[in-house]
Amino acid sequence: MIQLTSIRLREIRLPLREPFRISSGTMVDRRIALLELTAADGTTTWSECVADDMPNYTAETIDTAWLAITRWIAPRVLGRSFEAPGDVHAVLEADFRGHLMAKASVEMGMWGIAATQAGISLARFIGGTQATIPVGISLGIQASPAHLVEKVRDALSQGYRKIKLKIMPGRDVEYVRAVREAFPDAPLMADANNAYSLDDPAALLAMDDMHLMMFEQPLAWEDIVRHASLQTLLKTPICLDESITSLDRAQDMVTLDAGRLINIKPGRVGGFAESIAIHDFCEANGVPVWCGGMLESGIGRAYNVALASLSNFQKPGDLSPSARYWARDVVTPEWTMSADGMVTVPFDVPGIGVTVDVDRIDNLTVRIETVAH
Ligand code: OSB
Ligand code: MG
Repeated sequence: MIQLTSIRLREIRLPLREPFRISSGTMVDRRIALLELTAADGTTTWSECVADDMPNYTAETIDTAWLAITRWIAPRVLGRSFEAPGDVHAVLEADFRGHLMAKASVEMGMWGIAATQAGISLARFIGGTQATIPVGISLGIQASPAHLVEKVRDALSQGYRKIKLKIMPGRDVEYVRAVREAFPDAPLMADANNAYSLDDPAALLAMDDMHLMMFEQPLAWEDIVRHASLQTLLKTPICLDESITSLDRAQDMVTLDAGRLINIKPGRVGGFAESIAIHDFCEANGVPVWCGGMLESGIGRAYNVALASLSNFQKPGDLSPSARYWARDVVTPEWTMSADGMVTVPFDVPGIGVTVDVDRIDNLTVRIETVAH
């Protein structure tokens, strides 16, 4: 039985070590909402909301999430007894549309509370089986193909198992070709964040012979049907990211052959229950999944790493070590990657697996609000 008595929200500002540019926007200083959840038995845990400053990945932002959490989510969960954390999702979906990142931040925190109460790691609590997970890096759009080649060289030397190149019209074919020519056998993929249209697939067709592992989300952020048409034109498998917001959308993707892989981000689909449902559905249908990232702090990363320990996370996840993003993370130990590109799941640490550095968070906090039952 889990019952939450309070949620304390904080906004922190965490500067990225370098700006991260994707087709839909550039991130420099992350504005991150962290939640500290307290249960009736005194158990506490932390969770993270992945919404950013601008609505250019999905429609949510940190400010809409703050409103949704304090005004609509907290009243539905505080003081209410849940048999299991898996029951929270249905309550939040019942009469309340959208705001999936906001919902996920609370829902995931409930999984964190439940694992802590059970005295086992979150990964064990959800039935994870993989003790180490291969890591991929996501490289933002660079000033020139030569710059990108150097970034890829550095990432490969660090041991990364998958290199994701962000692309957009005009920063695509020449960039990917330069990298492929420099590294003929590297595990490369490209992520367009919606930048292309079915009317003009020429650049995608030009990259179709470059032995990419997948094209991630080439078309519009809510589209499924056009991706199905596009997939018929391409040998390279399509991987959907933005378009998969629920199990239903994953089923639509498989029904229509609109993609052959899914990047699961728990924040995007409303939390762990829906992530696990998508994972299980994909596993039963022979569709590999991998864990995406949203430039999370070490708190959000803890949830992603736990989730990625499930058996059908079959491709390297966007689970880079803390030092790739931040001068200093908000957790100890910081997240690291082995020389052969693996992150270790903290299977034997109860709860989310890292200790939250509250002093550091206090220093970074610009806004705080507590909602209590
Ligand atoms: O499309 O996967 C994406 C970051 C912000 C918004 C969207 C995306 C990303 C990434 C970052 O690719 C992956 C990471 O966290 O390392
Ligand atoms: Mg993506």
